[in-house]
Amino acid sequence: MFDIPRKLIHGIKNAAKITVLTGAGVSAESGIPTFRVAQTGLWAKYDPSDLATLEAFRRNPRLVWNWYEWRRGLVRESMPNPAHTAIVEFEKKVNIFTLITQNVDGLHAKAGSQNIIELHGNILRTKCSENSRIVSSWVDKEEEPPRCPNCGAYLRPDVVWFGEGLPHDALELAVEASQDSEIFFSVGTSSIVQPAASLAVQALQSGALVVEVNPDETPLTQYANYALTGLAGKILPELVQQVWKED
Ligand code: BJW
Repeated sequence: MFDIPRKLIHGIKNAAKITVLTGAGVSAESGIPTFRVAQTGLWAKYDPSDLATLEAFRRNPRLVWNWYEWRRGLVRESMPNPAHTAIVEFEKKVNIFTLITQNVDGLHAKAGSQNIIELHGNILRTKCSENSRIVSSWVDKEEEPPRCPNCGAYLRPDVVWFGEGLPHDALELAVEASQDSEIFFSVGTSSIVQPAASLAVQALQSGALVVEVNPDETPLTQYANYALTGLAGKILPELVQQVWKED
């Protein structure tokens, strides 16, 4: 049993507004590699940070498209894990609950979360690389990447690459929910990618209690009110159980 401080359990039980920010660590126990671990197989020699950019796509669209095709395959085969399920329970129990995710795998929705702010897009959606319109079908001519059926430009995943702006409305809602929360959870994220990483700081500055769940130390750890060290798939279900066991 994971030892969760009594004061935190009491705080969560009495909070009306909770915001949870998730990162790749939440999907790790579903078998999806986190962004900053070494890749495997064919992709082991590539650094993800060098592939997730517009420059990389312009330089070698086929390489980047195929990397995403490989990752889409992993995502399609994966299932939500106990961390995703615990977050669904949070949403049911807390009056005003906001889930902000940096993950592009759609596993929160697959688990049953309702109100999800996707900051970095969704890997299963495709858009035109010229005008960003979402495209749901195209003629497969064995060309990689395939072409936009409307304008002939390359198609690309609907995700946010380094150097690109985040979806405006999603970011605005995320900032509001973070600043307005009584308790802010930062779960399974390395807390280095901006502007998502600064949401915890904004929550802290607005008076929220900040709780980090991560097996490793991050730049946020020293500022968090509580740092729960361990796997999200173990700690979050335990937290739900201990907070709402009498309900
Ligand atoms: C577990 C676990 C378990 C493992 N349980 N935990 C200010 C300062 C410096 C730089 C910048 C700045 N502002 C902007 C920048 C540049 C850049 C940036 O932040 N760079 C940093 C690297 C320094 N930011 C951007 O470019 C952003 N754009 C931007 O700011 O634009 C400005 C602009 C404005 C107006 C016009 C134009 C531009 C965009 C960022 C987009 C990030 N995109 C990616 C790729 C998405 C698509 C894809 O997946 O391919 O998003 S990068 C990658 O990082 C991905 C992730 O969502 C994101 C965050 O990673 P995350 O989730 O934290 O994963 P990991 O792998 O880093 O960490 C996993 C954690 O889990 C670890 O801590 C483990 O310990 C833990 N863990 N198992 C719990 N079981």
